[in-house]
Amino acid sequence: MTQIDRIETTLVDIPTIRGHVLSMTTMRSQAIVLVRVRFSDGSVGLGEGTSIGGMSYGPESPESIKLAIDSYIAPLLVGQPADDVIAAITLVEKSVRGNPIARCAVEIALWDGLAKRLNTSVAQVFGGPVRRAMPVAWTLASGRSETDIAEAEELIATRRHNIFKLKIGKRPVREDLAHVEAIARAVGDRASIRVDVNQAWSLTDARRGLAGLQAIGCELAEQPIRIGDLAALRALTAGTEVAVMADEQLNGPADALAVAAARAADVFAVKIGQSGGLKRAAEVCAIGDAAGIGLYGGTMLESGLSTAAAVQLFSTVPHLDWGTELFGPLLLTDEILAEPLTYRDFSVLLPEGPGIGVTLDDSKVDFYRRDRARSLHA
Ligand code: MUC
Ligand code: MG
Repeated sequence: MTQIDRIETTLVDIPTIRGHVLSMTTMRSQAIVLVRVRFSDGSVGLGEGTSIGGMSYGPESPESIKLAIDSYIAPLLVGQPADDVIAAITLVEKSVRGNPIARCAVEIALWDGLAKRLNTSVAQVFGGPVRRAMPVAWTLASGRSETDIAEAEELIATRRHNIFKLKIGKRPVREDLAHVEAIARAVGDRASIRVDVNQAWSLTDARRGLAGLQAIGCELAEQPIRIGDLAALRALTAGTEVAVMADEQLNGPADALAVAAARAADVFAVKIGQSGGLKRAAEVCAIGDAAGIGLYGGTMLESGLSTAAAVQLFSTVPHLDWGTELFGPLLLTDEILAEPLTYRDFSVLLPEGPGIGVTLDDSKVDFYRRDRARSLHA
């Protein structure tokens, strides 16, 4: 019986193409935790976990993801049957609370390994794709309206994106609304506009903000207020025509059920990392779907590796009415995949090939790995 032999993690830092300005941080590079699971038959599964802006987005950081895997998850899984992925997930969940991104990074590698050994794709293991291309939003977050407009114009002209998510919440509501309006006016009917506040608004800010966004024609507002206050999120959802999306609020199926039961959101941003893996993300989708909540494939700004895993999963989700934002690799200055994912006609394509459908360019990984950069600068 094939077993899990070893689990290796590598921290890789890749610069972003520009400063990515969010309400709580400005990203200038992305830290990626790469996972390689080595199996006793010689097969290898690949996975990845990322957070955003250290610990400013949520409780996990790249360093904590690596530590959770090296010190807690790997010792549990070494020696376990390679093909029993659900059993592995259950075993890990019993002993590792929280840390959904770390758990997901390993789980991706387990699915990748299983699907490769079966010579099929992860999408097929999840029941097969219902779509092979899905819409991809782009985040405009340079911090300047004129720069964002120029960026949007180019992306529309090259048919790469026509859904734009604007990061707001750092500036006063009035200034943010002027920023959104300027971009919405510039793109007109050629693109749709959404915003992500990343929890920055108070309830009063959110009431004013959503009213202003509705007047501008913005279609969706993501995580307008801090997590935990479902009553407030519910009131906002009921009180505006702008669709309210839960993001940070959703850390797996139990949260999805709580939000759905409270009718506290119109849309779920489903992130494989935040959900605690592909299996749990599929369950979040099922709960949302059953409750009549719209679904959107979210990103933790992962490289092409985890993005491919997310594409595999979202290709199998029957209703994905709000599309995806699986643009992570496009925000980075370099590609660590041997063959990049294909983005065209405002969509990302499901990669062909076994497993998650992608392989690494090992020389790139070596170039960007943090321990190498450290030794070069020592
Ligand atoms: C978030 O909060 O959704 C996703 C896209 C982006 O630009 O930032 C992330 C995080
Ligand atoms: Mg968000």
